Amino acid sequence: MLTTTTDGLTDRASQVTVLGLGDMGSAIARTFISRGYRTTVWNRTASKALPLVDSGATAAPTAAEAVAASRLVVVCLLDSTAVDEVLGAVDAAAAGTVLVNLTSGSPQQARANERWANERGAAYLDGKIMGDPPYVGTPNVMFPFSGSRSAFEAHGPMLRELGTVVYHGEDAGSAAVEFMAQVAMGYEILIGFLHTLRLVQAEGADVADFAERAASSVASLSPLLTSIGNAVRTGDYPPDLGALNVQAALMDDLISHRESIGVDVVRMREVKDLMDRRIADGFGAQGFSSLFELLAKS
Ligand code: FVH
Repeated sequence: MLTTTTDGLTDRASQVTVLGLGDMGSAIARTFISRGYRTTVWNRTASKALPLVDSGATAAPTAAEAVAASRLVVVCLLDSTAVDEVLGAVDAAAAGTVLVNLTSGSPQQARANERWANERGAAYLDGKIMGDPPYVGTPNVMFPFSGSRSAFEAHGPMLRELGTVVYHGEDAGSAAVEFMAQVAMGYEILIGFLHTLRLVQAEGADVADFAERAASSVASLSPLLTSIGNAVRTGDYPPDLGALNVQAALMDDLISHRESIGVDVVRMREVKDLMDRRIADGFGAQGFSSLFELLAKS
């Protein structure tokens, strides 16, 4: 059903459509409904739409009919395979919509989705979700977006209902790059933290008490991260964390301590080997950031 108004947000039966009502998709739909937006929903397993219909949503029998109901279409499915399957069934119904894909995926998949959308007369925004379903609708969930700037400007206010939104430019893959980098950094830090808890426990200290102290010491790292980013950008490496010549000696102590209490040293050995190589190349006066020059780019 099309209404006559032309403000772009209300010229269709709904203001927003959500495809995919899993844990995250349902949280997104609930947020739009609770903020008063006329919301159409669709899910492969139709029963998942029922609680949202009870809250005021309209359930569409097919994905294509759900897309036709709104100008703004949010897709939140398990993975890119699911996105390809669902969009394959939507096809021409996408014309005239802004397709906002929040499904996890690679930068390449985001760019392919944008081509698919543009070929059918739809604008495309790629977004990623950094946070958990219960926090959708609060500033505690980060949503990097990228893709059509005009679409982001037109629908930014509705997208900002979901959480903290940052636009990363017209390259549709940029939000996925940000997401992959942020999530990868998180895992790299957290696996090191788990290994350190193993060290703390092996020495008979309380891991939870240590974690409390570690939380504040990690917070103090933010100026160092900024400094390292600038050093890598310019190639001008200061002696951050001290000169490598000094740090290498400390690494020997850290490694021998861990070995003495039977704690894994794989990652520490990787760092030590990089330090030794950088020093052997004549850069012992530079700091930790200069190890970047040795990290392989396949
Ligand atoms: N849940 C979380 O905490 C994380 C937070 C960070 C971002 N992720 C990403 O969000 C996407 C959706 O995740 P989800 O938690 O909603 O996932 P599920 O609860 O498993 O729901 C998956 C939905 O996808 C539908 N689906 C799966 N395969 C297909 C398909 N081939 N065709 C159509 N739909 C499909 C599934 O439908 P159904 O099983 O209910 O019929 C759900 O609606 C995801 O990218 C996370 O990485 C969440």
